[in-house]
Amino acid sequence: MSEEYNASQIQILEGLEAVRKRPGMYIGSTSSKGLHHLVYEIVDNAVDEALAGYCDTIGVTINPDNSITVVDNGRGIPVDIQKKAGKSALEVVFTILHAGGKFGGGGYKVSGGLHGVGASVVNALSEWLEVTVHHEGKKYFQRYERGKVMCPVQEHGETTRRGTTVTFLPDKEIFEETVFDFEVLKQRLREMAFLTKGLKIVLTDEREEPKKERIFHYEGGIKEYVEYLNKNKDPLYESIIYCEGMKDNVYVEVAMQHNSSYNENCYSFVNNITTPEGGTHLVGFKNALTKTFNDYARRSKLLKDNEQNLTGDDIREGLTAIISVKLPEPQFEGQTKQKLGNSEARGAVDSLVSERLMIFLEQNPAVGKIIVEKAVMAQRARDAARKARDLTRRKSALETASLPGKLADCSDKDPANCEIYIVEGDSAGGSAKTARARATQAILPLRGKILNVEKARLDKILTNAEIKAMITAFGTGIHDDFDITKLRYHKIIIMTDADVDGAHIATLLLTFLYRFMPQLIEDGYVYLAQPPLYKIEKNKKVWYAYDDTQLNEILTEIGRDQNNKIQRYKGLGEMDAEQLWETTMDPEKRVLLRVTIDDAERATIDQTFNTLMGDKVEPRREFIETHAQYVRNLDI
Ligand code: TSJ
Repeated sequence: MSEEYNASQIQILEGLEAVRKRPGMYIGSTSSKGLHHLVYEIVDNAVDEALAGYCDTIGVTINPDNSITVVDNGRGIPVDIQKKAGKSALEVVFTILHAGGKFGGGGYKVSGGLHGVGASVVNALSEWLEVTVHHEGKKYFQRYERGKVMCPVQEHGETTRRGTTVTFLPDKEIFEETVFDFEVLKQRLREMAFLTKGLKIVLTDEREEPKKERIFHYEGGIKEYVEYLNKNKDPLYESIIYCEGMKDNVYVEVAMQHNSSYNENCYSFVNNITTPEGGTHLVGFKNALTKTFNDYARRSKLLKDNEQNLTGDDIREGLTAIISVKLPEPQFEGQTKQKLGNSEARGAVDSLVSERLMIFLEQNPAVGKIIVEKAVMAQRARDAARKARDLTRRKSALETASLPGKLADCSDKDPANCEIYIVEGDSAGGSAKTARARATQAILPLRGKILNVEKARLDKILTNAEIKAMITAFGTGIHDDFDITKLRYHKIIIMTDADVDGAHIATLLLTFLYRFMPQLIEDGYVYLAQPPLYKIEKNKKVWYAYDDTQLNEILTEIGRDQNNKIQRYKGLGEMDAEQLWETTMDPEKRVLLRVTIDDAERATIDQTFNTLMGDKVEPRREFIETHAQYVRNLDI
């Protein structure tokens, strides 16, 4: 072996060793999020092959041992010896940092995970990884353990297939969590399939019988994505406005449709990665939309000469849109590197959307009229809302003087010590006021179901008594006026009955917070209280159970006896103040669920909220049953 070879070999090991030493630098974290990132990293490589036009099906399987298999029907990773490295290209892909997808010339690497680091990182962080390539009638195989090559690339007999199969087991020495979540993979793979029209992605979970399988395959791509997002709403017109094209080396694809709601849902992507903070592509889209609709509205006399221009917000009221761009070298900016910086993307999206949207409007004047009329209504509501908002602004300037009458405030003035319980119903509110620790716990009772902010215009929302009470109690203001430093309580605890209505009220509250003060959720200030479901009494002793499993555990422990008295709580109102304190409010004993929103799941959660708010009953029940999916138990 040459000295050079040895030297490069050592470098490789150092490269992958660095990944194992500081995994967070490469995959963000070693939590469940980082674990799932491994899968996306591998799948991204197969999606690249699909984007290059050589593969149309990708399989992702969770195996019984929690290893993952990703298979495609593409050309197969090349196995021939690379001159520069002096070894098989296949081995290079898995053992050299940043080597993934860089060879082959011509085509550029289009997708890539959050950090775009490739297969070698996954290899370094796997207890073992095996790859099989089916290429020109032959099978090739290699195995690695914790990034180290276990055998040279071997020929493994004949095949009639083509493609690449990778199986890996995440390393338990590295990851805090090594169990894959079917739902999480499902969401991301569905999104990938929407973003890559024609590509079929099959997700299988073989850990339990019966096996689970989901197939994602959308010939219409993001057009179908918009349809899916609007599925529980009423669209204002039938068509999905769609365009695609290439400009300045940027591939642009946009799909949109308005619905009758008042919210804007524009999701932007770069190389199949979501950009929650937007960037140049989104700016280009918004410019094009505002300019084109104003031009169109004036030209077609839907907007008179003496009327003001429509704003972007007016035109985007009720709009669901997907803006997807693909470009060779994306530059990400901002604190979280989630905002596209390339200026050519702005121009490309702006010019394509302006041109194609005008053509669409001229050919579909009925649709154009509907959208402009909706925007004009929004313009009027905006004026009314400004007046209402000025009112809340003035109130927050006066601060404590205008605290809501129903609020039983706490005496401690240090927000870090303070909690506010938002309680469903006046009677439970009464018990909570009696039960609370007056120094640090404030109580705000709300009457019945609060206003659904998804279904009301801003002016109505801001004059709603319950909403106004929350805004003034929190002290932060809303939207652009939001100021987290003014938050008066570091725990905002939603306390509702442990039944379907209670879950619905909790969701209405979360929707309000999500739309008006999302930072409260992002920064982890929002919690759900967990009242018990059962009270068990035996020989004057009392136990509380928070779910059926716990009830069974308790009954097993104390013996299933006819003298056991089991009470199922139907609501908070059935508990007296002392019980409420003991089971739900005492910081020493209670269980709180902190509400978190995973950035990457934002689009999905929004859809989930909308599902719940929509009028169809089935999706709503399903949502409530899987309620715990987006809340995680952190504070015990
Ligand atoms: F992540 C990975 F590297 F492990 C991986 C790569 C995993 C999976 C499931 C698939 C793939 C992959 C890579 N599928 N297809 C490819 N294609 C290539 O690597 C390839 C093949 C041929 C040529 C060429 O120019 O002839 C170029 C490339 C990039």
